[in-house]
Amino acid sequence: MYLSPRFRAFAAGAALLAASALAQAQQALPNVVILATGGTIAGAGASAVNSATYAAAKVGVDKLIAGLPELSKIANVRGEQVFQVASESLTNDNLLTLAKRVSALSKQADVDGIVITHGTDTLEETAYFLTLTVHTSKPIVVVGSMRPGTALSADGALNLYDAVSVAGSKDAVGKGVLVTMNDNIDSGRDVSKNVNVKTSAFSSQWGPLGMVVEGKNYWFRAPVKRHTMASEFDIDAINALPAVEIAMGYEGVSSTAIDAFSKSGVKAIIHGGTGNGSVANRIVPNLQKARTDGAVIIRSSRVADGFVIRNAEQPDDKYDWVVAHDLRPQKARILAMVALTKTSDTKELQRIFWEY
Ligand code: DAS
Repeated sequence: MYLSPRFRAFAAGAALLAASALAQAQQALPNVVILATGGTIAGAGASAVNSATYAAAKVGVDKLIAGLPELSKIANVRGEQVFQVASESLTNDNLLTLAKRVSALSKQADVDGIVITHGTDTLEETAYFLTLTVHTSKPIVVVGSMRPGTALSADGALNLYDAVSVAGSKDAVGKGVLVTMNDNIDSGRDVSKNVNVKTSAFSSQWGPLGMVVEGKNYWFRAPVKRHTMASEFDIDAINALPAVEIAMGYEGVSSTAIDAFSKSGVKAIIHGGTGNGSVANRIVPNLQKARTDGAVIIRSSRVADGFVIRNAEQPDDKYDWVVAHDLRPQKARILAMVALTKTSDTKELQRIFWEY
């Protein structure tokens, strides 16, 4: 078909204008980096009905991004594959590596927000560790899924979309490390996995900070505990984490675990006690010996909600023990490891457990 030179010039000009408008629109979008670590959100099952039987940590970050073209409308996204593991297998060294990468990226002017895709089993521990140690006010969002992307009604795609949307949001700045699962925006400090088979697995006893619906954030509260920029701990100054172990309390509990932990030279033992952090009277001497041998004793509780009250179930002042406040054993362990990089003074440690 013949096209006049005038029309061809017009068409070329229009194409240039469109390309420039598109480029400007892309430039206006936030730059979000996705750090992938594995988990179910990167999982794959044999069939669509396998919502619980599947292999975690199989799908690479570039494939996750390519599988969600809607992301390109809300952010300029790029991915890095930091690990490809199920999160129950992550180590302290993995935690340090990940947090240092988050810290480095957060300092880059061309990064507006960071998303970490992560297995759900220990997501709450990683989210808390980042809360305590990464000095940035930029949104950091940790996200996982309870079903693999191959399953019917998979939750990973929307969770990831929400995570990128929140990570690119100006109103998420300064709110600490966040977790977006099942439409909620939770605090990385408060949230835990409370159901091991549902997409509504994650919640906090203090409630979510807000919700994200169709790319819009609805905030209802803000964190009150110290985090990120207000933290006295800095991942850039932490290169190793001390050994801290957890000994659970239960009917018939023996001192075997406590004695073994103490003998191994741990820097702290988290006691996940019954009720309000109760300790069976027969193992108090063993905890006292562990204390004398140099381990800090921190009383948490196996009961999901509530908080441990100092000098209530046990004479903490007399025993020189620390109480974990509302932190469950696994979260108390994260804070204890970070705090012990700075101090082993029990009065200082108790302050830290009140403030973080
Ligand atoms: N094994 C679990 C994990 O990697 C799978 C998941 O739920 O993400 O944490």
